[in-house]
Amino acid sequence: MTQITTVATQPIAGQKPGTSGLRKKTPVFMGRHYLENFVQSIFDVVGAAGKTFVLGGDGRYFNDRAAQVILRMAAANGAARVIVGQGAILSTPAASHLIRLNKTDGGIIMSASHNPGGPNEDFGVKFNMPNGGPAPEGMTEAMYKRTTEITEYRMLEAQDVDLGAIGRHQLGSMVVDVVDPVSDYAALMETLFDFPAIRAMFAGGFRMRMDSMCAVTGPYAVEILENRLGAAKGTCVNATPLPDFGGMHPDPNPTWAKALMDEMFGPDAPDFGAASDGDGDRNMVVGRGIYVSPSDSLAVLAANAHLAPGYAKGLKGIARSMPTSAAADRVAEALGLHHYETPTGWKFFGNLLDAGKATICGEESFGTGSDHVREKDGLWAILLWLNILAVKQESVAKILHDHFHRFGRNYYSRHDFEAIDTARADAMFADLRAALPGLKGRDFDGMVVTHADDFAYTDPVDGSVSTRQGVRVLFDGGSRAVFRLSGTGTEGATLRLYLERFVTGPDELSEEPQSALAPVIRAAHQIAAIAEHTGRTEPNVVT
Ligand code: VG1
Ligand code: CO
Repeated sequence: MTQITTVATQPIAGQKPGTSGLRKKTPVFMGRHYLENFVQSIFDVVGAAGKTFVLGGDGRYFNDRAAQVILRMAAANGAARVIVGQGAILSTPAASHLIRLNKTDGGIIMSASHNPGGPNEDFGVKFNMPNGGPAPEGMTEAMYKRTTEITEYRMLEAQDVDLGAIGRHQLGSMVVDVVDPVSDYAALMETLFDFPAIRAMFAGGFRMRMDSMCAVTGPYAVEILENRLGAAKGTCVNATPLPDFGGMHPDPNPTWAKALMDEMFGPDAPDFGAASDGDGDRNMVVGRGIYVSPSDSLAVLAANAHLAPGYAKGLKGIARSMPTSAAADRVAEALGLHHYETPTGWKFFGNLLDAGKATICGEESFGTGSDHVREKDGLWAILLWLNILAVKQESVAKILHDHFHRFGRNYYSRHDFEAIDTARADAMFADLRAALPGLKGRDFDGMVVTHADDFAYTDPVDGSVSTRQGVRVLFDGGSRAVFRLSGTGTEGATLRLYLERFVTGPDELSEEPQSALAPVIRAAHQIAAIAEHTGRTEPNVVT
């Protein structure tokens, strides 16, 4: 027996979605009415009656319970059908693909991405549109507004659906199709990349380490890299998704993927290393003894994408988020392509991809992707690298070295100051914004400011305007410092300081990035008075 009930509720403060969906501490999400209020607000805004949605998540703690709640609410709100990854598992890019492949009305992804998972860590929910991409700002604002007004939600009283069993299930009058989370995604990858060439490279002794950080890409990586491409068994490590990610912080960067870094810089390093994040949309790539910064990775992928069958006809354009280095712009200019600079967050790439203005997009935060889905895609980037390596038959180090000689080098680093007191962070930004008009022409120990503003973006497709997207300070000679507050953190505020310096001289190309950037770092600290405002002189994560 199933029965729809209407549950009285009241708004719960603070359900404001950030850079990508709503993220909170797990106990908050598990609190009375919290998840339900947000999910009902989504359905109230997008409408559920007669619609088909995709549902899945990164497998973190509460993923399985939340999936059952969302299914019952979808049924109670009149949805016709929900396609769910087996075990309620779907990587973010795989969910994006399923939304598009099945021409659905969108999807709900349960993830807090790179934030740690567990009973006292983070949980998250985001809605993706029928194009497969994150809901744009107008939609997330409408959902937020709804959470401030909500008085009731609808819930079907029913037994759990067996999400372990692939096949068709019934929930009230709604159909639930449980699908293999990997197969459609893997098939898409086979259409884009030269699998035979990569297989031949592995057969020839090429060695790789893939670290899934106990998060969602494990099953995808094992199936694609080991089963389909013939990488040696054991290439993929931490390949079983765990509710607490095995205690790991599934953020693929040199700090959190330290074991991978140590191996790649160690005595018996494999040829290629990669890691991905909680929900599988981020990637880090490392060569033997050489780290590839995400901004450089984007530029190298864009410059060489034509070597993969899916991009053999060339690119339509290249887009990067504002804080990402200009390395990709140099490639676009050399190839005669349009390039775009968007605010942080993948949702801003959606219109450019839909309109055919860009083919490849990237963010400095270890996110790269293309028009094959509408999310960034960790394994996609790793496979494109493998495809390029297989065709060029060169090492990662050689490819990077040649790239810098051809295009110049944008030294780049991001410094994160986490868990700052929110009021102090806000005060720092208020002062910084107030100082902007007077910065031009000022000299900070030899670093002369040529331009300073608060980044605003007008979408070239729909004309929507997004303001206050980060403070940028440009210096003479092409250096830059960008200041932003994170929109994905769940504890206090996080200051992100993005640093860049451009060089072309052959003798300047192989410095250590932190020392190459030292003058920019000093100037940035002076300009924003970081220590005075936050009490911090050093960042706690450097990427
Ligand atoms: C961070 C990154 C941003 C990325 C976002 C979501 O946002 O800086 O580039 O799009 O995370 O990525 P913020 O607001 O904390 O700087 V994912 O993989 O966490 O969904
Ligand atoms: Co992610």
